[in-house]
Amino acid sequence: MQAGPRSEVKTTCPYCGVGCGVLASVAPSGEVTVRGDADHPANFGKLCSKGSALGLTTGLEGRVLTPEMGGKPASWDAALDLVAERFSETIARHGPDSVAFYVSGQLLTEDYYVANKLMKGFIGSGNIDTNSRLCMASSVAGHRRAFGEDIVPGLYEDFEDADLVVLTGSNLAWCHPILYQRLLAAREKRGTKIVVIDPRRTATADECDLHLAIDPGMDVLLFNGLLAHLERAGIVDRSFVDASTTGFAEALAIASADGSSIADVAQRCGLAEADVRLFYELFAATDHTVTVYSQGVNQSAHGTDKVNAIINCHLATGRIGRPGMGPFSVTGQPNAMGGREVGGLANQLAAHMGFENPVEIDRVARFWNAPDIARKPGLKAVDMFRAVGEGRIKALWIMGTNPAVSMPDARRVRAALEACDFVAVSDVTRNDTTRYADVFLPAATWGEKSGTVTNSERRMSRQRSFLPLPGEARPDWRIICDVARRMGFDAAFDFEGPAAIFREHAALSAYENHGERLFDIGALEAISDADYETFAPRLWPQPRAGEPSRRLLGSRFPTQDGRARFVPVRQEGVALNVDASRPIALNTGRLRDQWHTMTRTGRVPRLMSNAPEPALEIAPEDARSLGLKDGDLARVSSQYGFARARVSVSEAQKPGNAFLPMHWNGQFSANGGVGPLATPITDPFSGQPELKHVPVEISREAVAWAGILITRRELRPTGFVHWTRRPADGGWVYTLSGTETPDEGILLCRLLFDASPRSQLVEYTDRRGLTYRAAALDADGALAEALLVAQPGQLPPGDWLETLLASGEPLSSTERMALLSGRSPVPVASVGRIVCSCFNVDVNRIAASVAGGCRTIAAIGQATSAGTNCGSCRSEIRKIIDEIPLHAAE
Ligand SMILES: Nc1nc2c(c(=O)[nH]1)N[C@H]1C(S)=C(S)[C@@H](COP(=O)(O)OP(=O)(O)OC[C@H]3O[C@@H](n4cnc5c(=O)[nH]c(N)nc54)[C@H](O)[C@@H]3O)O[C@H]1N2
Ligand SMILES: Nc1nc2c(c(=O)[nH]1)N[C@H]1C(S)=C(S)[C@@H](COP(=O)(O)OP(=O)(O)OC[C@H]3O[C@@H](n4cnc5c(=O)[nH]c(N)nc54)[C@H](O)[C@@H]3O)O[C@H]1N2
Ligand code: SF4
Ligand SMILES: [Mo]
Repeated sequence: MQAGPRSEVKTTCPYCGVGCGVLASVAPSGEVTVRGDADHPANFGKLCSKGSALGLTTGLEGRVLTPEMGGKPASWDAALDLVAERFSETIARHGPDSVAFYVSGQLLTEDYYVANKLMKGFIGSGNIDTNSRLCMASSVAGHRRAFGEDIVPGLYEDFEDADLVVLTGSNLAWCHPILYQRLLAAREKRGTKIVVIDPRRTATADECDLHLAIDPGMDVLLFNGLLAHLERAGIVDRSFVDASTTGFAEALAIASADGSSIADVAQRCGLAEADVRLFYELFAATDHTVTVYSQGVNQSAHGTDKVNAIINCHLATGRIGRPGMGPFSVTGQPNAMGGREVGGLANQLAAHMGFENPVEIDRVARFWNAPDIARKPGLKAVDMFRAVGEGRIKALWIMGTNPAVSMPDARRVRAALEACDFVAVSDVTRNDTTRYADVFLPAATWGEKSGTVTNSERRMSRQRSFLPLPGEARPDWRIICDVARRMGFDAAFDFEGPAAIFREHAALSAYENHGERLFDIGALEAISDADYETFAPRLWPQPRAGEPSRRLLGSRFPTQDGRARFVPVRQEGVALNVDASRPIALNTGRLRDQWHTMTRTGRVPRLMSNAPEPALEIAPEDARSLGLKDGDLARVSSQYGFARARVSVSEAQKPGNAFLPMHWNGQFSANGGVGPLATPITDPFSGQPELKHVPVEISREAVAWAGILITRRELRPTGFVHWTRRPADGGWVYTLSGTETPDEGILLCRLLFDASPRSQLVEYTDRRGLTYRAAALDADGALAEALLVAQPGQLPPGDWLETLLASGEPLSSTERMALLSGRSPVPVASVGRIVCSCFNVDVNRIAASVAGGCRTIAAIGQATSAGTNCGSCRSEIRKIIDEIPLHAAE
């Protein structure tokens, strides 16, 4: 363990692909504190709201710390034996393609390396795929088509050296907050122009110079039109195109036919002609341009074409591989990039080698001494789960991902898991997927495990453990190697630890590599255990000889002829069209303070309070025509399934489009998850599903009663049309509602209420049976639980009761009297929605400061600290300032 001053351990944030350096320390009490690592070149000491709250997520609540078989505790030996036995047996009877691994960008490179080696090298099947299929697969495929290898050419500093940054399908302000703050800081100095292309007006769009609210799925046309414009404007870099590329003429011909005039492009993309012209002229005029793309591009039935349409414009202008310019795919997960390096995707082999070339297959087989190596690609995620459902895959091992929630057509995925003969799950906690596990393998998680991750700019950093392994939890690499040895592959999996695995990974990257593969970290193949321990963040490549290049793809490309390829692409329609029965296009994505299926962030009260419930954002026009208003409960259904969420009418939505966050699931709501709605239609090249677009019908649920339960207990309510839960200081808050009659609703809620003998129980029912209130106090007279049920819109706010729960103090007699009204006996400053989660500052405090005269973000920052850490809430603060008229401050 590397000890710095104050015994801080240098590690890396386990959330997004920015890959920020974190200094973690553990107090004798066990309390974990984190701060940004000023020496880390990704974040130079800053952390966003999620990173800053990491210390609150290392507790053991909710963890599963013993192996389980059939839901019952088991020994490691028994659990590992069973996994090895069932996999070996299935392979012996049905062949290697009857088994599969579904893994994750949450795994460290070393975990990922051995998982891939076991499946492809020794089981001899390509059937290992990863949640990166839902995330980065289109970028990988687009990079391989254009460059010959999956390469992100640029560095974060290019965001700072650019004069124009185009963000397409990326909500960088929320999803890569620290990188976004670097961009904004650079803009202060050099006046960088920012263009955002996104159907929604996101927090990122709030701060930009030009927002193109493109119709969903139309990015190919917009960039084809741009390519045609660059030619017309005489901006094409002929010498670069001639010397370093092929296929320009054909790509241009198709692009010009597709996007024949700016007026036509604008009309078909649902944009104003003047805006499209402005974007094209800005792009044409600005040499230092970086185009950033993420899930609005990747998660599409034409995601690979979108990637290539973007890259074509950069190749045409020669704006690649040089400071301040280039196409830049930002990665999502902490180790999305590391997974790509080791070949975690079913259609890749290892170390950026693939199945297309038999020489590469033989090379990897020789290196691994694995004569039975897979010789063809395996099934990609959507096809893999289809094969599970059809019984072609009979044994499945899921590691570090929650497909029952995050896969499209999740109902089918759940049915497939239910039907599968044998499912093993390695996870750290129970989630919607673990209920299907025949064997649960308790993995170590962030803070407990060690290894490397690679961020969006190809920078490898160490995650280091600073906590002991809790209970019987083990790191993933070890679990995988233990199973491999039990399957008879002893020699190939005899690793002492992550450093040994890393050395082998580095050696494979350099094996028979004379510069053909840019992914080469051969310089690290003999790294000592001590140097691995102190390993400082560094970029790849790191070849054995020669100076490593920092930026890649300046002139030579890793194709056979050394040239980049223009890929001719044509705009296609979205996979499924809206129609009269399903008139709204549903888009899904991320919220600022949540991480994926909420297994970590969903336990931190302050991260839950900015958006406590799943909310369906919908344009005012659509809300009107559908008869919906703010706070209504909506039922959203696609041809695959349905979800329920609160309506939030929002000007940020384009008419005809709605948005649901991807995070909610069965642990946090009744039916708040988007997985059952999403379509399993995939991009033909990458196999990535179209997660950003599905036609839906939206209707209002006839809610007849609403309830709120505030309690110390963690529950999973059942039998409710709608429930959600969130953690609060001292317990949990449940919202409940239903379409039954109010008295039936009250009955249902009372079943949830803890009726066990208490020192005091107070209860109130109104005569008409429409309202019910109850509170239970513990032996000391402190509030243990409170339930309020009323007609929709009639519930008193729960803040005061939440404050009582958090205080844990015995109630005064006036407070006890007031319990039955649910309202505080004395006026208390009500705590509103949290705006700044880094410093826990709510909307009311900010509004009060504005009213008190703070009219700038900086002044609010001085008065309340809000917005002074990660800055992700600054656009929200600006909105609050704008909404409060000036005279209020006088
Ligand atoms: N807070 C937070 N940050 C995260 C994560 C998280 O869970 N929470 N997850 C991480 C992961 S794994 C990932 S992959 C990244 C994702 O990071 P992003 O890709 O930035 O996030 P998303 O919200 O999925 O989608 C981005 C935007 O694409 C837009 N979009 C939808 N359809 C289209 C279209 O047709 N064209 C265009 N141009 N845009 C479209 C959406 O409206 C959305 O605003 O975030 C990472 N960072
Ligand atoms: N509709 C819709 N669906 C989407 C998306 C979308 O935008 N819209 N986005 C897609 C994208 S980009 C992504 S990346 C996926 C994410 O979806 P998932 O991968 O399903 O989401 P996570 O919640 O990150 O799941 C990670 C799991 O790993 C566990 N875990 C954490 N650390 C460790 C560890 O060290 N070892 C092990 N073994 N387990 C660990 C956690 O407890 C958790 O259960 O969702 C995809 N699905
Ligand atoms: S931007 Fe935030 S979530 Fe992403 S790595 Fe940095 S601290 Fe973690
Ligand atoms: Mo992702």
